[in-house]
Amino acid sequence: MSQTVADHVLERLRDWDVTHVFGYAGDGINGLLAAWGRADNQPMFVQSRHEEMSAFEAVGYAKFSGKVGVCAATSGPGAVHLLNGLYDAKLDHVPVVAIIGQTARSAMGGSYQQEVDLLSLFKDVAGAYVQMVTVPEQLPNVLDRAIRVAQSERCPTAVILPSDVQELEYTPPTHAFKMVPSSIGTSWPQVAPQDDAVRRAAEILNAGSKVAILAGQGARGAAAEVLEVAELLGAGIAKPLLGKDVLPDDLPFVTGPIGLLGSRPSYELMRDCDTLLIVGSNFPYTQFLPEFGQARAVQIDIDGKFIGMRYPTELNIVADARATLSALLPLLQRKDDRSWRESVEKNVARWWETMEREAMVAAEPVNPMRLFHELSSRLPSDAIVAADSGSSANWYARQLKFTSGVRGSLSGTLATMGPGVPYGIGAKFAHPDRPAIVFAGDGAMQMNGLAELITVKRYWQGWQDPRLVVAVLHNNDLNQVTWEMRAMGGAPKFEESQRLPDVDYAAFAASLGLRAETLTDPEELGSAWDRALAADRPTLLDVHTDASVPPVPPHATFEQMKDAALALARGDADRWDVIKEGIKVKAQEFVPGSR
Ligand SMILES: Cc1ncc(C[n+]2csc(CCOP(=O)(O)OP(=O)(O)O)c2C)c(N)n1
Repeated sequence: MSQTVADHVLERLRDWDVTHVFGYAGDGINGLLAAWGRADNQPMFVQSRHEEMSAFEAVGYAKFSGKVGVCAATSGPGAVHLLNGLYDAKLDHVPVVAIIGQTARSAMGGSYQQEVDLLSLFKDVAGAYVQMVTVPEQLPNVLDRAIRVAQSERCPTAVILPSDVQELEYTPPTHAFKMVPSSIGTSWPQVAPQDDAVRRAAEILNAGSKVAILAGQGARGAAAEVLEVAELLGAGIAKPLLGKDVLPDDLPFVTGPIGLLGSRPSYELMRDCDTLLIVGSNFPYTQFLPEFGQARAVQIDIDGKFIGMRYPTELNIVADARATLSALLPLLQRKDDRSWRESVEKNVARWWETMEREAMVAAEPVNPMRLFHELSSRLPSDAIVAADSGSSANWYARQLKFTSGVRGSLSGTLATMGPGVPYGIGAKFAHPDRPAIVFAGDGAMQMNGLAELITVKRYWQGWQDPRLVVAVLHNNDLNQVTWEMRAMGGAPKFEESQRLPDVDYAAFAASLGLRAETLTDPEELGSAWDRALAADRPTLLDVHTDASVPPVPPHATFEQMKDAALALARGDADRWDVIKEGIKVKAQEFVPGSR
């Protein structure tokens, strides 16, 4: 039986073991949609409310499954909507393939309806590979390359399919001039380091007495080796945001997050170390790394494009993290003087005590930190956690204590609002047997999270484990930016841009048949988590949090504190609440006996 190009696209995706495509319909992909109907919905078409959500869902799926994420959209407006999600993939180095419709070939260049120059539009975000299929024989190569490039470069790629091409009869490339065959089976390399580079790395690390390790998402496959290295060298390990789930937070020498959303022990680790080993991280905030000249540094990264540019490193090794660390381990000498390690551990223990005290500070009505703190002790070991951009990213980074097995992510580099709920959905399709938990601000919920709850309504009954908990930080404020303005710009809250309309998030979720609770009593948070994690369906927790609790890190600089104080003095409507909460929270660092 003859097959259309669209039929073959779906068959080829199945051959690549693509099981889900996150998409939204439109006549630019009608040929594909009809093929889906003929293909018994294999791979499964997951319908979102907005193409940006489809792209975020593909990113979340890819982040949590380790597989390539695939999204699909129609020409023109659908294609434009995908962009932000694809940029999220690009900046966080996630393999995502976008399949996009285009106007028919006969109309191209005719300013036809919904005609957008897609090759130009996607040239930046999918610059590693963006191609339009204009004849059937081109298809397998273009689609296969889009997938292979996405996988090998860890980036988004795009395949543009004119609507009439989708309906053509598929004919494979032939054994002839100007034909490009294609194949699927790929065994990826494990890139081994040069022996000499490993020897030099060992010399540098052995010579140091205060070693710090920065382990990012690129260390995911090398967690055991990172721990062994840290054990031998008596090192502390800090984790940038995307590496939060690479190593558990309950290890006494893991100092947790680093940077503006970081922890004090990470700050101290970098401030005081004499040697730095960076593994699989492109953490950009140089000012949170040691002073230049203070530490001898080695960096290991699989991608030569992203090495040697965050710190004046003495040695840059482009290779697989696991292979490099495995080769390094036999050359490392165990440091007998453990005093550095002991001081790191003391700082870490003190930090967690401070976090607990800060979470317990009374607020009006709920201290957002407590919401995260109460989850830490209840977090199932197979949970997948997503946080949106906003103040929840702070509390996700600092308050949540991940144990071994927990996965988590957020929009680490684009830091876009909106991926929380769709990442959670992507997680549920990647692992329908695991619970997923999303933290999102009310701004993010109003931007898109509320609408995407409708997608949850549509699909949750198909999930083997129906638990998806969306915790909304309901503070009627675009709080993260309010605080950035206060702390960075010294500007008081500008009500017109920062205040949000009050919405009953729980009522909306309940109207969709989801479990929903409104929480205004901090004492109820623990049992609310228990109920949500025991529920037989997705839950929305509408948590009325206090916008006056500062997401300022404990090592906030004097300048930031001064700017915030000035901003308040300049007539910030929330000033008294802010001052009250700020002092209470900051005071937790100085509680007698805490040092
Ligand atoms: C698409 C997008 N628009 C704007 C921003 C700037 N921004 C970052 S955080 C934030 C506020 C988020 O507010 P909300 O979701 O209510 O969370 P909160 O900080 O109040 O907890 C804004 C506007 C962004 N990061 N992404």
